Amino acid sequence: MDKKTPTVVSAKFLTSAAAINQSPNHDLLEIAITGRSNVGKSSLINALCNIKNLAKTSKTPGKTRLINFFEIKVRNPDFTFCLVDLPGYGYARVSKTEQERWGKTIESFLLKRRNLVAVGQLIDTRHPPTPLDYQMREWLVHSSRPVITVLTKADKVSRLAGENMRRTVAVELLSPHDPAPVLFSSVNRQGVGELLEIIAGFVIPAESD
Ligand SMILES: Nc1nc2c(ncn2[C@@H]2O[C@H](COP(=O)(O)OP(=O)(O)OP(=O)(O)O)[C@@H](O)[C@H]2O)c(=O)[nH]1
Ligand SMILES: [Mg+2]
Repeated sequence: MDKKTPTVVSAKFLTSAAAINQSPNHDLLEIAITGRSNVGKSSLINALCNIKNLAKTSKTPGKTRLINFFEIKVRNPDFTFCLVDLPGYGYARVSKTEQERWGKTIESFLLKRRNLVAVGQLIDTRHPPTPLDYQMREWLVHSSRPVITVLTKADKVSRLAGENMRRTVAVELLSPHDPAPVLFSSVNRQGVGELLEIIAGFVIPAESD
């Protein structure tokens, strides 16, 4: 009860990039957010920062088409990091050519970006992981990036269904060193503190190296 929970004290949009070579040249450690289109990536960034329109959200999938960088300052514990909003995968109404181009952009960012310390993979709590989620996970494992699994839209299911999905996903997707999946809701901010604590675990030890 006495333990102070981490809180975002300021957040700002830094820049957008259409390719990895347009990414900012800074020393901030980065956590990227990936997941299928419409899963709630941009909403998660807004909920985490408690700012309504920091990242643009939409009812229509395919809203985020660039890599967007946000600088985020946290208190308790105190640290600053960069959150990276990636375009969603698996959006059927985007042309094959464009999907392939996004895929390549995401792939090269995840593989080559030196500031990147972990990747949050978002999965909808209401549905089992899709083939594309499995494919992305395999790819993340292959790239040796630690993965933070976040189950989004947890407000849309019962507590029991949420816990069941948390267990299923842990068994199906997690590697031995990955943190336990976080049940998250952008509507009621469930999971915000838990996610910030996990992020602190990736950013702080590396920062003090
Ligand atoms: N009920 C509920 N709705 C959510 C939650 N998170 C996101 N949504 C809704 O889901 C839709 C998509 O959210 P976005 O945050 O734009 O999704 P995205 O993953 O960034 O989508 P792309 O940018 O297209 O890849 C919006 O209508 C949001 O209001 C949540 O936790 N609970
Ligand atoms: Mg988005």
